[in-house]
Amino acid sequence: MIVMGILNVTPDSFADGGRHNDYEAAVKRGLEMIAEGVDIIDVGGESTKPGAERVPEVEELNRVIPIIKALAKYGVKISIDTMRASTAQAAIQAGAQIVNDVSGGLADPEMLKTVAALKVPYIAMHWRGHSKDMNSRAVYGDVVKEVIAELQQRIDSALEAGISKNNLIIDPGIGFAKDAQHNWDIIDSLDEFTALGYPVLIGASRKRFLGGDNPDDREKATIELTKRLAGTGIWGVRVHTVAPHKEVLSA
Ligand code: PMM
Repeated sequence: MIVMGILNVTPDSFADGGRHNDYEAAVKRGLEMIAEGVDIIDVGGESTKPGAERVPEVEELNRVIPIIKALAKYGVKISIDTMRASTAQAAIQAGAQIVNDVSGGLADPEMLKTVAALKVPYIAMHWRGHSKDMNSRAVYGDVVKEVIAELQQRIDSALEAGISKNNLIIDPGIGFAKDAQHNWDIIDSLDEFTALGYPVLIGASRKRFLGGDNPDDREKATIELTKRLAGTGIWGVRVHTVAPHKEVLSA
């Protein structure tokens, strides 16, 4: 199972917000993750925490491009966490190799064809709308069935736009328009997600449903969860700390 290390370059991201929002600190954290054996560094410049407002494109680019350029020199695999086709394209040109789109192509009508033309791997996450009001969309009859059906639509759109089957990775979007029980129901049914035939990524790190008031307190629960996920056949975890997850996975 691969470990994707989170490098949020935002002043307001909920779990590490404000700590890596300058260039030096972000590059230093990236180098630490490389030393810890990270498989992919996920660089993002726009917070998606519940309630977050959009960040203008120019600000997003200013945050992520210099860091991608600096870290790409070390040969590490980098994904760009963005909902914008233009940012995805600039990031790939700067040295990123994967596009991670929490909206699964819904936020920007240019995204899927842009990724298809770039011929790079694409992570399509389940999403029901922007963070500003996503909690109000956490309404399901059968969460697993509905998330799978909505993800299947994203898969179909991606394939239709010309993204190759081999370049698609799916993610149920833990915490995105989902309450705590929805998240656990999905985690308990991951075999239904892997049965879709694509690598599955899970981003649960330090999210609210893990309990505790402070995101750092959720670290222990995140590591326990990685231990549990290791037996499910998923492809990877997106996490804030790298070494503890690598350790759990090699045990
Ligand atoms: N979660 C966040 C941001 N990007 N990308 C994917 N593929 N999956 C996720 O679950 C996901 C993501 C929000 O968490 P953060 O603010 O800690 O980065």
